[in-house]
Amino acid sequence: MRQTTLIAVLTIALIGASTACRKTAGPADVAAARLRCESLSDPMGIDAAHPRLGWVLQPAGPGLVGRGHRQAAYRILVASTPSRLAADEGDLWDTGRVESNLSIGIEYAGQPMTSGLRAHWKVRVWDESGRISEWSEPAAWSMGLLEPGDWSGRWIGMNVGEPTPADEARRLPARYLRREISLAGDVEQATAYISGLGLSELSINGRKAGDHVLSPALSEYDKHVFYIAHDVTALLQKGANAVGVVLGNGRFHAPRVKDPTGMRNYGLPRLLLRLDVRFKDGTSTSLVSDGLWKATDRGPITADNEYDGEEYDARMELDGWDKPGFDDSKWAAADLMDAPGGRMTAPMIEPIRVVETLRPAAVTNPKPGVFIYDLGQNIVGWCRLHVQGPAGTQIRLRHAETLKADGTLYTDNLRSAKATDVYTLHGGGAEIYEPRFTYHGFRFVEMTGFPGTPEADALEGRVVHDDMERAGDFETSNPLLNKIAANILWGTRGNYRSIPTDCPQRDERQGWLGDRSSVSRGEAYLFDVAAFYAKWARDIADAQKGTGSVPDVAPAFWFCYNDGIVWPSTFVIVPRMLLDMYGDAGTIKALYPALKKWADYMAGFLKDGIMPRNTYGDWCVPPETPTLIHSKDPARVTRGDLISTAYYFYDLGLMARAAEIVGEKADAARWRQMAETLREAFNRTFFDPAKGVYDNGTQTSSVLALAFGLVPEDRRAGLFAHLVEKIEKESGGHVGTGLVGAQWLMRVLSDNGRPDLAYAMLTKSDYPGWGYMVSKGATTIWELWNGDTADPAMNSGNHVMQIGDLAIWMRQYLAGIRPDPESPGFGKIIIRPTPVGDLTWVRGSYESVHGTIRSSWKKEGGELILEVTIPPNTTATGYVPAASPDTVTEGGRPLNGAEGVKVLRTEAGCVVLAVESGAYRFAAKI
Ligand code: RAM
Repeated sequence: MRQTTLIAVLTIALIGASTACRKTAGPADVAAARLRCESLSDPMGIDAAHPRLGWVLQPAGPGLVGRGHRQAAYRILVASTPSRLAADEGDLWDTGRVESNLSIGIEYAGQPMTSGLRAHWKVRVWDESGRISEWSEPAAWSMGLLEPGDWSGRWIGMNVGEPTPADEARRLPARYLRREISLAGDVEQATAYISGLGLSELSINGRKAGDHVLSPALSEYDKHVFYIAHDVTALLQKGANAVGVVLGNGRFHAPRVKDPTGMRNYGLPRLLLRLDVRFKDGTSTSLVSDGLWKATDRGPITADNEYDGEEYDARMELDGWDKPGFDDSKWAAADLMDAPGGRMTAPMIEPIRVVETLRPAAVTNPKPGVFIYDLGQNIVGWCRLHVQGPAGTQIRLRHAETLKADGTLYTDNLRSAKATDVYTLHGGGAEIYEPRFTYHGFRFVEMTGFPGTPEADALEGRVVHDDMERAGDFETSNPLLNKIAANILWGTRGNYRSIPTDCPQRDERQGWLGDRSSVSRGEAYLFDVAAFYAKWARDIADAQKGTGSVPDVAPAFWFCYNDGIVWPSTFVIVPRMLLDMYGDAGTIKALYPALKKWADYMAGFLKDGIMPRNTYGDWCVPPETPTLIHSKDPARVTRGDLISTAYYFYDLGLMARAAEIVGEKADAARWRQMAETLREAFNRTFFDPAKGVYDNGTQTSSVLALAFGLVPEDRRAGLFAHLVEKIEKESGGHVGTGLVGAQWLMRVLSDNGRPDLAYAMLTKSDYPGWGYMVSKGATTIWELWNGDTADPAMNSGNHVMQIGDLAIWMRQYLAGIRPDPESPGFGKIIIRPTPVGDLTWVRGSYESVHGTIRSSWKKEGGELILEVTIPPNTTATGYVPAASPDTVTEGGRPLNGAEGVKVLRTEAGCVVLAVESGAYRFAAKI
């Protein structure tokens, strides 16, 4: 026993010695991993001519990140086949050794990328001592169809079923389209390119292609139409083959006929498809959608609507319809349809998938024949039903977020959305059903019509959203805070529908811009949203009018062009978030002309130096009565022009930085000048020098002035003191902002020295606040602070907007993981944890584009212990809460002389360190 310990100690000592004097021979301690192309993992069918490549550096073997590792050089190989890549033959691109520490955003510059080309690639790196790593695991991407002429097929569908003016909803039966193809040879490789609008599923020889659901991504179909590339090699066979496509309505054939905001409708569902087959003998063939396809709308999906649900009659199943030899003589010839008008485009985002399956937590039987399933969690997706019974039995599944007092479903807040799936049994054995062309936001499901008494496992909850990688963990010693963090996570994932939506359950589900202002930055700590938000930024650009006007909702399925500042500001905010969090300047560069057009257009509205355009004010502040949605109390409401002027000021700062990035120096100077004029007008108009507050002094008015740096320096402390008093006295320590103030609130409190107040606010369980929601059983974040009592006309139980900057605050302040603006994308990192309140520990991690960052702290034995991991090829500035360097140790040894660490200064109760890559354990006396 003692001997083993001794050996262990010796080994550790030896390892210590070997890291202290750097190895210069042998393989590198680091290697490239997590290869990404356009921020995606092995994407199929992209259309970037020069895809951007990136990787992270990881320890080459098991174990911790070593100290001070950097990438001195890299070599990328791109090959046309896996075997060429395996033989180190970069026939498409071989960069040779490139002296560079760059590991993200490296533009492919090899042989020209052509339609359908498949590229296989790998990377190796040289470290700071000139040692070379092993090759990374291989990765791949494939190109989509790049030329408009590649789409030689026709749009097809069925030209029947337009609603009558009396109809409220569009509930077409799904279209089934099929075509057979005989293949003379053995298939080497086959790719299907498909755009089935609004939603579609492709199957070949009875098997579904891929695992995407709710596909393709949403767009304004007259601007861009997204298509998906599937590798279908394994589905095809020599001889007879059948290709089948089911078409649903989605948002193309819009869910509502009449709608207060004028819901955009694009027409009847339609399909464009091309299937490319290459044979082993080198020859090839293709199949395209055209008038030779057959079609029917008399299949089992008898109606589908995203808001209302799907109806499926299993007795109408078309056995073998997507297999060869099916008798389609009674089917019609497919109708040729008009092209939707938009450019055929690769979506360049991860697909939506079923990502998790939940078992019910409880089943109740509040009335005869009515069974209520409780999933224990408000989710987004649908149910999988397991049933056996007589043919024609009809089971109805209604979905809701909450229950009434009598235990039955509460659906008032869904407004007109029926959220009901109806399944009619085929009979004759076990049946499994799950819908495809609808989705619901729900925790509770009411099942009626079940033959007999259903078991708990008759239903499962299927969680459905954009399948993005999780971006890290966060946990603390406070269970309420953890629950709030979990609610944020569930709420966020429930509002990904190839666009960020406001809500998933009622008759809305739109991409409201204002909801994602700072919230989008917080999401980056939850999921890898790099590609997702780049896509949405392009969606917003698509929605921009020729005048420069940007709507409040994008894609503009709802027609909300109000020319307020705040919601459209997200158009400028998101590209900057992508730069800061992912080091991706591509969106700023691509969209700069559009951003500029909007900022200039809005400048035309300035009046007396003030931006008067405001539509929603500080949306959803805590109101004065329990049932109210919007406060009418002048003391709670922040002036619209104050908010707008503050936001425009902030936007102009972002525009100036964007202009610098694209090299438009004159623009940058102009934006900065405008911002200064605005600051002056803002203070002249809204600041009350006697009281030292802005206008009526709401929480939001103070928060914005502090967050954006609008308040004169000598008035800052006074204004902050006012904000604190407002929160502590008037609001009893509670949040008093709506969507707008909440985007900045927690950070303003912390940055001005009161993280304790932010923490106290967050951990309150009484009204209003996030903790209050938890105390009322919320498993997501509500739209309204009074979501348990408010009028159901606008009261979603699953909204992200009131998350505000909470997700940011948890990671950047409590755990303390922040990007350093000096090197966007966490090339440089700031580690600045905030031990606060009664927290005894916080554990945080973040999967940055440069690798895994960790920052965890705990209070133990009179010490604060801070464990930090800085990934290879990055550096950090670390803030260790301590009075002086002498009171801090690293790895049990004095800080001075610790490898990879340099003491810079002591500042605001912290010892500030320059930290190289590596895993560290700092301990400071408390
Ligand atoms: C509601 C939405 C959204 C908000 C707009 C102004 O309908 O749910 O969250 O941004 O209004």
